[in-house]
Amino acid sequence: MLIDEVVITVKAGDGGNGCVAFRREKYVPRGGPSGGDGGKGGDIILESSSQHNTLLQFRYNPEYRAGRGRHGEGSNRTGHDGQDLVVRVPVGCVVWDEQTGEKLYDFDRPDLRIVVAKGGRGGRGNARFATSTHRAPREHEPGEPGQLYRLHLVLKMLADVGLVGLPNAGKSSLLSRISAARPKIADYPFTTLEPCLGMVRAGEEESFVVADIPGLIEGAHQGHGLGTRFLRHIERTRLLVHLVDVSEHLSSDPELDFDIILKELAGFQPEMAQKPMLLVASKVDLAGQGERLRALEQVAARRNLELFRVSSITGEGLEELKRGIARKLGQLRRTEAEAAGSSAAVMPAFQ
Ligand SMILES: Nc1nc2c(ncn2[C@@H]2O[C@H](COP(=O)(O)OP(=O)(O)OP(=O)(O)O)[C@@H](O)[C@H]2O)c(=O)[nH]1
Ligand SMILES: [Mg+2]
Repeated sequence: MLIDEVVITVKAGDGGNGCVAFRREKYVPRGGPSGGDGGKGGDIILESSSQHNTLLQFRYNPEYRAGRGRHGEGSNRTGHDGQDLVVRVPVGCVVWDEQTGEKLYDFDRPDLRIVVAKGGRGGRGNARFATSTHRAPREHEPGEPGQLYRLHLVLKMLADVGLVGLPNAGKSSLLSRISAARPKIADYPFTTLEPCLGMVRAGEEESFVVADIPGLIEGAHQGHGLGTRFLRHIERTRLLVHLVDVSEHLSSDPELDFDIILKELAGFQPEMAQKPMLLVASKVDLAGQGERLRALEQVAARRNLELFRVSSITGEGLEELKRGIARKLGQLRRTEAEAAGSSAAVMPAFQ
C-alpha cells in the first residue's frame, strides 16, 4: 500500500476589533456609546470528498487561511463575519496535530466535516460596556486571533487502476513512464514479484493511483505461474488497463492473449472480468508491419473497448493514455456519485 503524506498549515480568521464610538446627531446632545462589535473570524473546515483521491494538491498549496472578521463600526454596526474556508480531503485521510501528535480525525466516509481551526471571536464595542453609572465607556476589546495549526495528513492509498496482462507485456515499463514509481523491469517473464503502486498526474487537478501486479498466464487461477493471488490488490480498483504486446516477433494471436487474461480474471472472481476496462496495444514501436496491432484493433471494435497505442520506449501515446484513464475514471466516479445520490434520496421514503 502506498502512503501519501503532507503537512499543511491552517489559520482561521482573526476576529474583528470592537469599536469605540459615540452617537453624534443634531438635536441629540450627549448621545451614548455606539461602537459595534467586531465580526467573528472564519473557520477552517475539512470535508471528505469521494472526488479526490490523493494529497497531491496539498504539496503545491500547503497553506490555508480563512477570512478575518471585519471591525465593528459606529452606530452600533457589527462587523461582518469572516468567510469560512472549506478544504476538501480524500476519503481515507487521517488528520493529526503535528505539534502534539494527537490524532484529530479519521475521514472514513465521504461528506464528513470537521472544524480544524476556529475563527477568533469578535471584540466587543464600547456600547457593550455602558452601565447606569458608566455612561461614556471607552473600553473595547480587540478581536481574538483565529486558531493556527499545523496538520499532518496521511492517506493510505488504494489503487484506482489495475494493470493486467501476460508476463512481459510491458506493465512495469508503462508504470515507470507515467509515474514516479520504479518497479523492476526486465526482458523475461515474472519480473514483477510484488505489486507496486504509482501515482499518476494527468493535467492540473487530476491524478490517480495505478497498481502494477505480476503477469498472469493460462491456468493462473489454478496456481500456475505466480497465480492470481495478486489480483486481490486490484480487487477494489475502478478500472482495469489491459496490456497486449503487439510486437511483430510474437507468434500468438492477440485475441487469444486477451482472452487468456479475461478467463483468469473470471476464474479469480467473476466480477473482476466485468470491471470497466481499457485496452492498450503495448510496444507499438516493435509493431513492424502492424499485423498484431490490426488484429487487436479488431478485438477492441468487436468488444466495444477503447484502444490506446503506446510505447514505453519512445513515449508514443502515453499522454493520450493518461488522459483517457483520467476521463474514464471521472465518468465512473460521476456514475457512482449519482447512484449514491439517488439511493440517498430514495431512503427517507422507506423509513
Ligand atoms: N521496445 C519496447 N520494449 C518494451 C516496451 N515496454 C516494455 N518493453 C520491454 O519489455 C520487457 C518487459 O517489460 P516489463 O515492463 O518488465 O513487463 P511486465 O509486463 O511488467 O512483465 P512481468 O512483470 O514479468 O509481468 C522489458 O525488456 C522492457 O524493456 C516498449 O514499449 N517498447
Ligand atoms: Mg512487471
